[in-house]
Amino acid sequence: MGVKVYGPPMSTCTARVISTLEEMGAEYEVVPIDFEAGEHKQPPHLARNPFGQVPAFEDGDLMLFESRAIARYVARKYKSSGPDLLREGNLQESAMVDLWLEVESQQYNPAIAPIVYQCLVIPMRGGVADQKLIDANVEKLGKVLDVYEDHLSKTKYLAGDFFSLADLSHLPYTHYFMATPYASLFESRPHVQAWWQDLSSRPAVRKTAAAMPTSR
Ligand code: GS8
Repeated sequence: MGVKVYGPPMSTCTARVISTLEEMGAEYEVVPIDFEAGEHKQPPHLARNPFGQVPAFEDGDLMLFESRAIARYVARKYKSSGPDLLREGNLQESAMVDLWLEVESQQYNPAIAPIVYQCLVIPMRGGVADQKLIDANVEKLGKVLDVYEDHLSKTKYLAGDFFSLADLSHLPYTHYFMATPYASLFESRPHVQAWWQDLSSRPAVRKTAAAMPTSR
């Protein structure tokens, strides 16, 4: 039997899990959670994710939350049917995958997420974006991308010359970021831009992104 992902496919963290399932060619079912109705804060969903967030994941009697942990599980479970996203057969390569997954979660995500939230989510809900917050995070993201630009001038992908979960994990926020007025942060850094072009043209990524509208 296939696995289940609970969450709206357009949500960034849910898309991280879906894109990994797509890369691995896994069979899965998406159980949509009605955010507007606050379904993620109701007891049935709190039993799946005690933080009242999406995604949650079910494989038989195994329940998981935290999108990056779920993505790792998916990469391991389906490793014979898709690309080797974790490189666990090689100590050095797997360490580099871990390192760049940490960079995505600890450096990249904290800078890019508020920009996406302010530029896309708040206006969708009829609110006014906080430009000061955007400016501060654009500066922060620029510094992170300077590190990426230098690094990607030496290797094709983040963990080395092989595509890995570290690259894929950047998909959700980058997809939305490209629809903000700050996409030029990528265009002005040729190696980062080429990396994103490569990543965003993967069939699994395109399929996942097709369910992530950038406007209503
Ligand atoms: C973050 C989950 C999260 O923020 C993960 O799974 O990676 N570190 C966790 N989920 C958001 C949607 S992200 O698109 C969420 O559920 N927000 C609603 C809320 O916090 O109430």
